Amino acid sequence: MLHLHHCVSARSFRPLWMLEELQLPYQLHMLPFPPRAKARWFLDENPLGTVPLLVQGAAPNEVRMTESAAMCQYLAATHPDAGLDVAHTHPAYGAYLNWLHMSDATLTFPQTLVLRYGRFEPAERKQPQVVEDYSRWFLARLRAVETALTHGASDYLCAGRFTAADVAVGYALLLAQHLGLSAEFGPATQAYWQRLQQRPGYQRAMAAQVRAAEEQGVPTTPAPDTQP
Ligand SMILES: N[C@@H](CCC(=O)N[C@@H](CS)C(=O)NCC(=O)O)C(=O)O
Repeated sequence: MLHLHHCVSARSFRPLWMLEELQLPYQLHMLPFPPRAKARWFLDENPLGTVPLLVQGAAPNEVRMTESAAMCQYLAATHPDAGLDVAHTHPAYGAYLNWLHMSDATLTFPQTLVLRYGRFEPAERKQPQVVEDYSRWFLARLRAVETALTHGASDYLCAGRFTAADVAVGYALLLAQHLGLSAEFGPATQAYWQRLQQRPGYQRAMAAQVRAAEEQGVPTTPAPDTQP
């Protein structure tokens, strides 16, 4: 059984979306945001206090992961028949890994500065200049997505089909929407984002997190919209 620790629409949405695309059995453990302050017991599970945390199996073969893009890669690679992986022998393997890593290192990273200094910090520590600069940074980096979708022969980022890389990058688009940046997506990125949201796997993941939050008595407010 796979256990995913998750806050509504936080980066842990990446592995949740993967689990729904793959239609795997899993248990979803919902946490209030930020767990570091609102669910201190979670620090014993993940000393970073961050979500996601994915746990599979038991010691001595237990798998514990705390990086959302790596989880997308792991789940795709361990279920190759589902077609969300790109094999190391495939010509698009390098592009696939590049998108997976870019999704968090290049795209979500500047967004976290926008979140922190635009929303999460108290009024006296808010930094409008940081918000402005890193919003621009994010939108500039997103040009890689616009270019790939404009010049590529496919509706998806690599390998000519939907892969785990689309889940990982797609989450950065979801977070951008929460940050009010989606109106500035280029036309190809806009159309891609609409396509991703129409996927049954995406819609099941959205419904699953709300249902689980309600059942577990956790606020359904998306983490990026949380007010401190
Ligand atoms: N690089 C990690 C980052 C994980 C991360 O920072 N998660 C955020 C939610 S999007 C979090 O848990 N923040 C709470 C905190 O920093 O206390 C990943 O992609 O999984």
